[in-house]
Amino acid sequence: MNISPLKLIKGVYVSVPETSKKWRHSHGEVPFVRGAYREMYQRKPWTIRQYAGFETALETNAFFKRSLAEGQTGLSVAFDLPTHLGFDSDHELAQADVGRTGVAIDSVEDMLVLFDGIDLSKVSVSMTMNGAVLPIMACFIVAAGEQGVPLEQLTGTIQNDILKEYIARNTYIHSPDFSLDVVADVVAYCADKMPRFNSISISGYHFQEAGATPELELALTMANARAYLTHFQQRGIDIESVAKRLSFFFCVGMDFYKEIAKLRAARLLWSELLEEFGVQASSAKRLKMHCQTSGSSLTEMSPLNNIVRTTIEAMAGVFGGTQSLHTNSYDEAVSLPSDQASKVALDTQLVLLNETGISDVVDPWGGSYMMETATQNIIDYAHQIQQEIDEQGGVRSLVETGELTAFIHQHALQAAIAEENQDKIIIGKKSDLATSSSATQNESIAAFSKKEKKTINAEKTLSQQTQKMARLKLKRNNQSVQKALDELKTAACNKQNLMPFVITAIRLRATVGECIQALTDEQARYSKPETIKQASFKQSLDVKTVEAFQILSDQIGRKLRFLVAKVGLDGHDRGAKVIVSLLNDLEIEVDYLPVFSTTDDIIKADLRQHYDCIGLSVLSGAQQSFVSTLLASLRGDCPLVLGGVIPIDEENLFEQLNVDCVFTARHSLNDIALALYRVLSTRLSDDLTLPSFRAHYKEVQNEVSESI
Ligand code: MLC
Ligand code: 5AD
Repeated sequence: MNISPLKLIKGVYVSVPETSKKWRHSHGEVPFVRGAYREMYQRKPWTIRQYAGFETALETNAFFKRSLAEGQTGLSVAFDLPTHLGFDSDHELAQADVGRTGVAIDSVEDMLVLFDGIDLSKVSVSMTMNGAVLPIMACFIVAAGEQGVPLEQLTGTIQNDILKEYIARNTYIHSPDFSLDVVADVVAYCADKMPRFNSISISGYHFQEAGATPELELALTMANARAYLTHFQQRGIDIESVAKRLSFFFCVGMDFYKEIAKLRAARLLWSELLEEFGVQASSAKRLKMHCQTSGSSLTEMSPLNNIVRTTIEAMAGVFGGTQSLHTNSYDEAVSLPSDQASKVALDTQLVLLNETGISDVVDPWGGSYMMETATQNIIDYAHQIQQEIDEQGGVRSLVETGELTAFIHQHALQAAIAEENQDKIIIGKKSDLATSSSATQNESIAAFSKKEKKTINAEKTLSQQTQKMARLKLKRNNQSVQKALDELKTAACNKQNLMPFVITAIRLRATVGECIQALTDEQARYSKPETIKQASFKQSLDVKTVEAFQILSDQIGRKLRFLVAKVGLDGHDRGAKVIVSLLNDLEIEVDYLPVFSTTDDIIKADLRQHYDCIGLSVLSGAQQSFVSTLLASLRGDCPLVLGGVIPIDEENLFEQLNVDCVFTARHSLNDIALALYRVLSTRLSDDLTLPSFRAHYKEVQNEVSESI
């Protein structure tokens, strides 16, 4: 796919496009461009719904209660990576990640603690869960039942959007075919038994975080929405009866006008799509959305600037008419939110809502020549992308070939090039490795992050979860659990709706991991194809650095060989893939171990290939555990570099451990290339005896150092 991004918010606008005149007065009416409801926030403010979760259910429950007391109006659960991937906390692949990026939920016992003292008939709960959606929905339903809340009263949303997992977020478990049936099971079950519950949150957020422009985010989200509707229809589900509870989730980034236009365009596209599927009721054609400000727009350097960014993004979300909003914390690029940063993020919404008057007017940008043109352009762009997708076989086949992932990655590369060339300026994002002012700046972020950074007590969480599981298995009736799991397996074989079977198993205290394992006995875990696009960074790289790599490779008489690996359960691979493209540009041979690789995979790969350097990418906070394991078993002479979200105050620790370099988002590609060159030339020079080589590499090193 090769459609270029829109440049639509520049220039002079003198009239409203003809096509948009028809929806000028349509707030609260089909096609809802001007807003989902007639009176919008005057009647009901957007829901303040901060996404949160860490360590055990007990800790997260206390956090939820505090947030509600401080003015939050809805809940949103972040689960840890093992839960997302259907591994119980005591599973060997789970150990490093338990409770780190979300709360660990192994069984309904944890879910009961998570909502202890929170009345589920009053507070709506969003659960970001996709891969392990069946057991997590079941835990929620059973916990609510044991709290005395009937199913029909439950309000909230389950993300249940598996397509975007394959495309961008990576917490899928089974194959697309099997998983789409699971999505449909949940949607059909909710329509039948939980009429107030939103059964899917069709998400674009992760596309923008992975590199897509706002308009591409919307176009892909709508293409996925169409794919779901088609699938539901094929499964015999009546679209009219489920449409009202299909909700959406978008990112709001820094492209202010475009983001507002995107949210307006979304509503028209959805209403149009449902019409195409024959939906009659106008209320079902109303697109309802949650928005989250953009994590990837925030910087590790000068973290307080992030408060400004988040405020601007939140304003775009509100101007665009969101129903529910998460505002990110200013320490996002360093760690999970500290208490102070969470409070500022929550208060940002309260200030907007209570102090500014912004929410007094419905669709305040409506009628602006610029905004109407932008809205129309985005609608046209989404149609164009849909046509391309159709011509190439549709979403499902492009998901399976990895083409959509690669298309987004191409945009990520373009963004990286724009930043490198300073065509896109982000204030205070980059720190130059070598300058003294950046050294001082680094010290100040180190001090900041040491003082404020939230630390996760991962060992304690792991040991508490493991003990809790052992107690559960002693207390429950293991025979009935096994019978329920066997019945679940049979139901999966017979393609029955799996929800009632999982609910029975969970009620009997089967664990999340056991339910997923029962399904995995029928349907193996899936791994998706990896296609990494190449964009040339060469124009943006320092010529001397590129030459230096060339010479190094000439001297050793072969191409340099690198391994880039995503280790653990974290699915964020945007950065790792940009690095693969950078290395390719430096004429280095790269092997890439994709998401979910283990330290064992890395060691085995190195035994086969003897890499000149291994790069690890970790964004989950589990880096210390992976690095220690690797250094204990890896060849001593193989350089190891680390990239991802690595708090600057940990860098000394990694230096002591003998990690050769640590890279984060504050480093430019040129910085990274130069630092890698230094690591390699130092290591390889010991093996090289040619005097000409030694002389040359010293010369280049000096020249490169002088040039910065
Ligand atoms: C609202 N209502 C109104 C109204 N505003 N009625 C009349 N006039 C108005 N102005 C009514 C609604 O119709 C509804 O009633 C009720 O009030 C609640 O309003 P809502 O608009 O449905 O709000 P809410 O309950 O908050 O639901 C918002 C939502 C939902 C539909 C977008 O899906 C949601 O909350 N999503 C959150 C998703 C989320 O938090 N995701 C986090 C992802 S983080 P009725 O009767 O119609 O129900 C992530 C990160 C990662 O993914 O990668 O890990
Ligand atoms: N708690 C709070 N916020 C989180 N995010 C991710 N995990 C958590 C969590 N456990 C936020 C970050 C990230 C986005 C996807 O969600 O802002 O960028």
